[in-house]
Amino acid sequence: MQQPVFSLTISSPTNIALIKYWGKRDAKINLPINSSVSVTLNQRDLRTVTTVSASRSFSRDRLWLNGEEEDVNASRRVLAVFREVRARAGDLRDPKTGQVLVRKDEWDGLRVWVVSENNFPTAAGLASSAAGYAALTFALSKLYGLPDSLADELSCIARMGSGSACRSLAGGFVAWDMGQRADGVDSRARQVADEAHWPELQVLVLVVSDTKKTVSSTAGMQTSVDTSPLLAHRAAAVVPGRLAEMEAAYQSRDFGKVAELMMRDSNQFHATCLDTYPPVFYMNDASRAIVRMVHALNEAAGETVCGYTFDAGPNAVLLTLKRHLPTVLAAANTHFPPKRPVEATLASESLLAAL
Ligand code: 2P0
Repeated sequence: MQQPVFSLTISSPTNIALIKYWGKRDAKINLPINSSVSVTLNQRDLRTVTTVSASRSFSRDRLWLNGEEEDVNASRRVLAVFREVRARAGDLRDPKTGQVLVRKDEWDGLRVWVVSENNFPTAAGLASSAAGYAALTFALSKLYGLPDSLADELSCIARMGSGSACRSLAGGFVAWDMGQRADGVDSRARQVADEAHWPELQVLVLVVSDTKKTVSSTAGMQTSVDTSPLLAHRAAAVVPGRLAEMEAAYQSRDFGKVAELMMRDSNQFHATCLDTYPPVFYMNDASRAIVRMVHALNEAAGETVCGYTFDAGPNAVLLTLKRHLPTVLAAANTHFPPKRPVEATLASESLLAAL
């Protein structure tokens, strides 16, 4: 007999850290050594689109990422997300009629196929794992009929997939509190300000390279934890004060302060990569040229019109205000003419708000 296939598709945005997460105190469930904050980008610009399908005719769970099949059982992170969502499964209902399609106690007989696509370079330092695991967590939670009240738990499940993914479940300006507990239930993201808080803010992504990075974030940060005294100092003595300053500056829309703090934090994060032994290099000559361009631009303007940040890759994310956009775009297009910057705005909605 032909078995029905139950499918749903969601898309998830990426986020860019302004104060960075780098280093874990528990690598199994991604508990960080410091809290971090980020802005969530609008899904129109950079996103992961994920379709999950369940059927009795599927004999095993399967997953395709950008058209290539991945071995679900080889990924501890994917298995963790599946396990945690399944442990909370409810009834799957038809969204229109409310009719129960799969009862809570019937899920054991169904396996799931996941098809996920990024519309931006994967693993090139543009937080693809953040969007990817936020999408997987959210899509599975909808498929398995998780109740709305589990938003905090979803944040923890996304974190188990990839630390930064917990920050992609909310829009606007988001903090991931490191938490204190060993079981991680207090290590989750919260929205500090929604996307309507600062409509003047504008993001520009300069794609320097779309090749996959040679050292993954997971591996790089573990080596940093093991070998970099600067990282330990940063987590204990620098980040806490910086987070408080950043949150206050963002709340009061103090662009000069936000930009300075984000540039300093990006620079310190890459300094810890250099302090790692053997060192890890994510920025390249083009990235450094962008840093110099931004500082020259700010100096010429007599005020801070632009800030930069670089994640675990050479690509630059610039923050500016809409009124300065023509100046910043003109500079970027003059100095980096081959590739047009991607203009991005802040997320217009929270995934969690849609639950
Ligand atoms: C961040 N990054 O805060 C920092 C800045 C990269 C540099 O979060 O091992 O992919 O999956 O928890 O989340 C990249 O780390 O690492 C990251 P896992 P993840 O956005």
